[in-house]
Amino acid sequence: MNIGITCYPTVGGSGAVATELGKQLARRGHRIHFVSHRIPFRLDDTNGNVSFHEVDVSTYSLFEYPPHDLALAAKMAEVSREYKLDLLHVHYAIPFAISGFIARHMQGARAPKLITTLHGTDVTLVGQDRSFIDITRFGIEQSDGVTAVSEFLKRMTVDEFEVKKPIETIYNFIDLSVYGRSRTGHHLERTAYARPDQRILLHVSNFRPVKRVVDVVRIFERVSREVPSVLLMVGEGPERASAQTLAKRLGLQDRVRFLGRQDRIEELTALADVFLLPSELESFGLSALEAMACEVPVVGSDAGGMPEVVKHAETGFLLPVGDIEGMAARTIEILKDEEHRRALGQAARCRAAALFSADRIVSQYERYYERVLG
Ligand code: GMT
Repeated sequence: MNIGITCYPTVGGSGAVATELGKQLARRGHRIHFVSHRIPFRLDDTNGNVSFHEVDVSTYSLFEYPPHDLALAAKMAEVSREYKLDLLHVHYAIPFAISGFIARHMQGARAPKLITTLHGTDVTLVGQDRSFIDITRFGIEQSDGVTAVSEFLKRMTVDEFEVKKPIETIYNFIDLSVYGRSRTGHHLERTAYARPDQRILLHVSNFRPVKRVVDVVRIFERVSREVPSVLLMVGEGPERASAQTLAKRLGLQDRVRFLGRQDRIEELTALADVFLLPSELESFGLSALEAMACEVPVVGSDAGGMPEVVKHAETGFLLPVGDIEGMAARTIEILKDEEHRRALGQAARCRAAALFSADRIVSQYERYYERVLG
């Protein structure tokens, strides 16, 4: 198939999933055309079946806001015509479903089908902004196919937007040959981050308020009173300063390391003993799945789609949002019992392999594409 993919190129779950999906589909022989204003952050090892088409958003003094969404629609239409695309697959409803809708209508009978994948905040936050509700619903209803990354997100979309359109749940996936303990090609050393007697706690996110990164520091403060440990905070975003200030105020600055954006997430994750994700809401929690694939138990909140990914008491522990004491207690319990920690980690890897492997999920996408194409 000839497939156009559009996503946010910046660091984030939806961009990561879209890019990994494109790479996997290309390996299966499909021709993939990424259309975006910048090359997506994980589009590194391209093969001959992958091309990138940059959207050029012209600035003109009359335009107070450069018309990105129209420039994107025009580029999507151009690429669709030139490469005879069978379908356009957009990741994140706003604005991509709308740009895709316009692109499709610019082409009449030869138009590709439009598939929109909902990732989370496009429904839970952006779509809830009053000014976006109607246009998000419109984008969903006008797509030829709609997928959601969890049952939770599917239910929420149906309830909140009252859409009649059938929505298919296709979970996010993980490449088990890349994420795992002791992979060949992993060079990062545990000793670079912790002393031999210290355990490593890890948090990876975009540090938006929804991630509750301040809770991560508070959980660590309780854990570090009982277990010698360090906390690695990976990522960049608006809440980084508050978390950093709190770590300093609590006298933890030598044990909490803010590493900023990192490329080798799979290597860092494989070094961790416990992964913390106490988010307010997660439609799926891709970083939790990455940890599970690396045999790292997850301690986090039982919000949104998290229980579909992390099996409570089997692959980690999920507690109510904001239950810092409970999350700290569970983390301490895991870290004090290495046998239990390993068992949770192994169960996590097995669950990731059984339900969320790239092989399984990419095949689901292929079958869904075929159904939409009729
Ligand atoms: O909020 C983020 O972490 C970024 C956001 C995105 O769309 O880039 O993530 C959402 O999509 C991810 C991939 O499907 C999911 O794993 C995240 O759970 C989801 N984030 C939220 O629901 C807050």
